[in-house]
Amino acid sequence: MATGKYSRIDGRKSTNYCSTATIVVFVSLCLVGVWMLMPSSVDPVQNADLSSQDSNTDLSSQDSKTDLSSQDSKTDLREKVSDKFSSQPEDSSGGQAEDVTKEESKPIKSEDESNSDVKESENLSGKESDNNVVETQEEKVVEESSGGVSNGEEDSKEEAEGAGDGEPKEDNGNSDNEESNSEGKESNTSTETSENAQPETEIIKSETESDPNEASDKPQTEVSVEEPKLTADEKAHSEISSGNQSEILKENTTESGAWSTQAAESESEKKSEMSKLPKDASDYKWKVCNVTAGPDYIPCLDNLKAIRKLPQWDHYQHRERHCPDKAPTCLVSLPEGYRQSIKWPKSREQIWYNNVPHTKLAEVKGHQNWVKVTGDHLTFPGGGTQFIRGALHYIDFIQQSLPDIAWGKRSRVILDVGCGVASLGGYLFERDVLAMSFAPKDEHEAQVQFALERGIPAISAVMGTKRLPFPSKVFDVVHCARCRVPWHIEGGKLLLELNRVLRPGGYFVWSATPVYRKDAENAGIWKAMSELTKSMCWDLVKISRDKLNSVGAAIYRKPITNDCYEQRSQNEPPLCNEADEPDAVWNVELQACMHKVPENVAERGNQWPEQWPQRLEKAPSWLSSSAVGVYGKAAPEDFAADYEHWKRVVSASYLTGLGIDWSSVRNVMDMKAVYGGFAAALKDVKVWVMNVVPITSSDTLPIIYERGLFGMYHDWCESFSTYPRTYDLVHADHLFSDLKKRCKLEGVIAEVDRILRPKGILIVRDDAETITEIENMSKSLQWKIQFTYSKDNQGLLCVQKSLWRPTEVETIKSAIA
Ligand SMILES: *C1O[C@H](CO)[C@@H](O)[C@H](O)[C@H]1NC(C)=O
Ligand SMILES: *[C@@H]1O[C@H](CO)[C@@H](O)[C@H](O)[C@H]1NC(C)=O
Ligand SMILES: *[C@@H]1O[C@H](CO)[C@@H](O)[C@H](O)[C@H]1NC(C)=O
Ligand SMILES: *[C@@H]1O[C@H](CO)[C@@H](O)[C@H](O)[C@H]1NC(C)=O
Ligand SMILES: *[C@@H]1O[C@H](CO)[C@@H](O)[C@H](O)[C@H]1NC(C)=O
Ligand SMILES: *[C@@H]1O[C@H](CO)[C@@H](O)[C@H](O)[C@H]1NC(C)=O
Repeated sequence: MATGKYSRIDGRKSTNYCSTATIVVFVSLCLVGVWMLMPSSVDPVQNADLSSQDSNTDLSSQDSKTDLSSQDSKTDLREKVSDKFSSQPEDSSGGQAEDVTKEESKPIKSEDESNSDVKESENLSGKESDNNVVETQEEKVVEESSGGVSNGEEDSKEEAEGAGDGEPKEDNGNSDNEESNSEGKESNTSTETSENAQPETEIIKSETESDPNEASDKPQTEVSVEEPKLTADEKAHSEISSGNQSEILKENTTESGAWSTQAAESESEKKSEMSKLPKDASDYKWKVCNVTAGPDYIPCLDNLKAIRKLPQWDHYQHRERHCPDKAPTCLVSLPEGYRQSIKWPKSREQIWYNNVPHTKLAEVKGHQNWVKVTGDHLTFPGGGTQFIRGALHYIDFIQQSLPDIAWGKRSRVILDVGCGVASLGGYLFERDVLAMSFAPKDEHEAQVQFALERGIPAISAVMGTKRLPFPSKVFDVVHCARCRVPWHIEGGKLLLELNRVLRPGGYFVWSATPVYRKDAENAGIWKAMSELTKSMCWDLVKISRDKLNSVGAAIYRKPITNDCYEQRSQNEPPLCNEADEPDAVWNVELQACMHKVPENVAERGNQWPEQWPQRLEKAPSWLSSSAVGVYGKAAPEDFAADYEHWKRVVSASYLTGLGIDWSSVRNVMDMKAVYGGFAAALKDVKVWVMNVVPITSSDTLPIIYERGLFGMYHDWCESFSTYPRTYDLVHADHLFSDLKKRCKLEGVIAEVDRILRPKGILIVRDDAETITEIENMSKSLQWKIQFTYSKDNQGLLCVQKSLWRPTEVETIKSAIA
């Protein structure tokens, strides 16, 4: 997408750093410079360098853009291969797709199947209005690039061809053998995967027994360091449920085609890197990362080498993801004086200073009632710039202004843009609302890190040049407090991105100075914003003032029909090209256009979901029963079976059988969520679950949102956009076996180690070989093996991370300032 001319606006001394930071355009260069210096937790000199770099690049930010885009397209190439659903099936990628195809949890693919893929997908697209359900993020991106991107068809074709020509060669050459091997193995696995649940229940049974009785039954028990006890009831329960579960998780080999995940890059050169040799614990040599970011290292956001090469920073490109070519395999260091995080809900008010040793934010924001240093703690009085009298009051104020918002009923999943320390999200829990908050990894001292340390969901993300990692039409409300984001510039490009992710009929709550201040600047912005929102057919439903907090909010509503779009005298902002896939987001450029709202009742987004909590339980009405689910049944049944399965697994095993202290679990990640069943089963536990749908998996993320849960897309061969030590429990169901075909497991496990808090838990379910491999690695990492079991080539592993760090050091050059 051509970035066009960007009018840069000087950001004056904007008081709200958070939202301001969301967009560089609005930030004066000198502020950027200052910020760069502020967080100099590590090395001021380096930062200074960077900032001078900043101004250089910025000043010369003309059109060296080419570099950037070529870089982009390179990355894209890796992602783009398949085009199953694309409007113009290309032979080249089609052929490749066959090589690469993968199935959700159980990859079984033959060439025949990819044919059937095509057939199936045609069927689906005909039958089901929203065939997104079955597409993977990668596929969408391909589609996107072949149709929607305004770079023009030529470019994208080139890319596609490039992918077709270049990539598969390596595939074919290097990996044929492996491929067929693994296929054989997998097809076997797949039948067994099905049994997936069974092992796990049995696992509990036998392992728990701590041998005496059942030892003889155990086909191949692994060393189990710690054996959790189960009550007889629980065991019985497990036993009973085991039979059924085997069915539930059975993946239908035939149908896996329908859900094909033709990962483009998957079999590329990475594959050749992988050594197939089994390793035992002593074969792993872990080292600590020597990086400028120190204990706060986020590989894809701290790739300083890549950042230095960026031709422009004017759209916050330097805060976007730039992943190192190879995922680092080193371990992130621990901050000095690190202590186990304070438990929720106390953590909402108070965290250990040493865990997030940044004082700058407290200094800057202290007077705004955000955060204060008190002894060993940082405390959060519960305010924020916009709600100095408390977030709860503000939340109620919104609802009083517009009762239809109905927190926790109609409005369940919201997006909080430029979230500060995410106090809003923290208090919305009390109203049964899940808030996905995001902010850039910025100069303001890691606001997202504070949020996560407090036990409040947040990710590092920026509204820069790329789409946000969420599907379209999923958020019930989008909120932006004290936004100094210049929504109105550049044709409203950024606001149009919010429009993309907002559900038709959903609300945009904008509480910013232009709403209630009348000085010239604010009045000007208000006027521009009014014009823009009007042209976007957003209905201004309410403006109201919160006298107590002395702020005001404007609430807009996205239309539920296309009438207004069609009646506009000018197509401006334009409706998106028909070929633009609204759910294709992975490395996809922002598009300054609007997608039509679905007019067919059977399409996702046409009807508002049921109220929370009913929406959690039921398969969405648009989930067509003619579509085939991940496990081979009709999608709605598949959904129900998945839910039942996870309810059983969670209650019979995870909550009681694995020796996990759930009172210290708050931030949970499902690394490979399908329908969100795992998260749904944890509904009554005081945790929140980030549901990650890998880009090579069937795209079921809209289903997860529809049931009132949230999540995002991600490629686990890269680092996740979160700070180190931010999750208490990470769950990986048949992820690693899949992943290790695309990238080194060491890198993935190093990433898990990075994400996990010390004493955090990793639960893995996978084939026995992978389980052994992970177990070996866990031992080498000095993790405590809490539980391990495998049977019939399926296994379950539960380990606890320790405080151990290696003594050797590895310098990551790309992350050295
Ligand atoms: C898969 O494994 C089962 C036993 O676990 C065996 O009976 C079957 O023949 C195997 N299938 C293939 C295709 O290897
Ligand atoms: C595709 O649809 C046609 C007719 O709608 C049907 O006969 C065929 O069985 C379908 N194919 C699949 C794979 O579902
Ligand atoms: C599954 O469970 C139900 C009741 O819980 C039982 O009626 C049914 O027979 C079971 N099916 C299998 C295959 O075990
Ligand atoms: C897989 O799906 C097809 C078509 O839906 C069905 O005929 C077949 O019985 C299924 N196989 C299994 C093992 O469930
Ligand atoms: C795990 O380690 C053991 C020895 O500790 C070794 O025999 C085995 O091959 C390893 N397995 C894998 C899958 O790496
Ligand atoms: C870390 O990297 C820097 C820069 O390359 C280097 O000067 C320093 O010696 C390294 N530290 C260690 C402990 O290796």
